[in-house]
Amino acid sequence: MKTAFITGATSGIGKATATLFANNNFRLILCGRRTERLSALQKELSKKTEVTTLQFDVSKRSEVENAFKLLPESFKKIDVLINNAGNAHGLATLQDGNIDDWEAMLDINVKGLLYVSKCIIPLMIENNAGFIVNIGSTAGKEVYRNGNVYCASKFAVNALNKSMRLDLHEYNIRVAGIHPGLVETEFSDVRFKGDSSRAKQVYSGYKALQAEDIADIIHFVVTRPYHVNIEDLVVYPTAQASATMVRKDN
Ligand code: NDP
Ligand code: 8X3
Repeated sequence: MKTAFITGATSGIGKATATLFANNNFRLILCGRRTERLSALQKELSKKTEVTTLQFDVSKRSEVENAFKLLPESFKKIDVLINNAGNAHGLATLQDGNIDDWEAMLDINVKGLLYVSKCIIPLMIENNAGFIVNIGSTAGKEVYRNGNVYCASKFAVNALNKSMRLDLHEYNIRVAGIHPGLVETEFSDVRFKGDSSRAKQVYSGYKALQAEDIADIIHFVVTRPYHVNIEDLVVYPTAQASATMVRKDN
């Protein structure tokens, strides 16, 4: 049975991936900050597979390292790491942007991904095997107005994904970047700081990608035969053709 370590498992893409993986015989290490959600998900998915949880903020290096030390020995052979935790904070021009938002995005989306990877890569090197899936974004492929720092954080994820592929190549470790367009999750609630009507508008008038669509793709990518590495994958809703080109009904 394979073991998957999923960051950002309390919501959206991470939660859908955890659920799909539980149904497909993966053991799970589920991570996030919201303890109640972690416990509820552990309770639900434990009916199907072995589950452990780690509560930490990916942007806090000492929290990541300390949480990792608590990982039960039996869960330390990690086959798949899904670097998914992340969010956008705010949507504004650089001149109007909030510096706290910038720091949050760079700390979580970039440094958080690095802190978690740094804990897990040595174990994968020891095993001469492993699969790291980095959840980037189409925002890491194409900049859009007001997206600036969020886009920069996802361009960085794209660069780190390519770097990992090169650096870990000699250790037989697979690395994949998955870059979704608009996915209907709590993402926009976070971006607009709880303004749910503004968040709803982002996904109204067309069929956005669902978290389950991305989970399905992640599962497909990690279950290919070991000699196959899908390295970079961009996925949009059919109604979206670029960052700003979305065909809406109204
Ligand atoms: P959600 O807001 O639904 O989920 C985000 C997850 O990340 C939550 O589980 C949250 O858990 C976790 N998270 C956020 N900040 C931290 C932190 N500091 N420490 C630990 N965990 C954290 O959004 P999505 O599911 O949409 O987002 C998942 C990933 O997909 C992100 O990297 C996002 O950038 C990317 N993405 C999203 C797209 C979209 O349109 N929705 C499109 C392209 C990429 P908790 O709050 O419990 O810590
Ligand atoms: C999330 C998609 O277009 O809101 O990464 O940046 S977008």
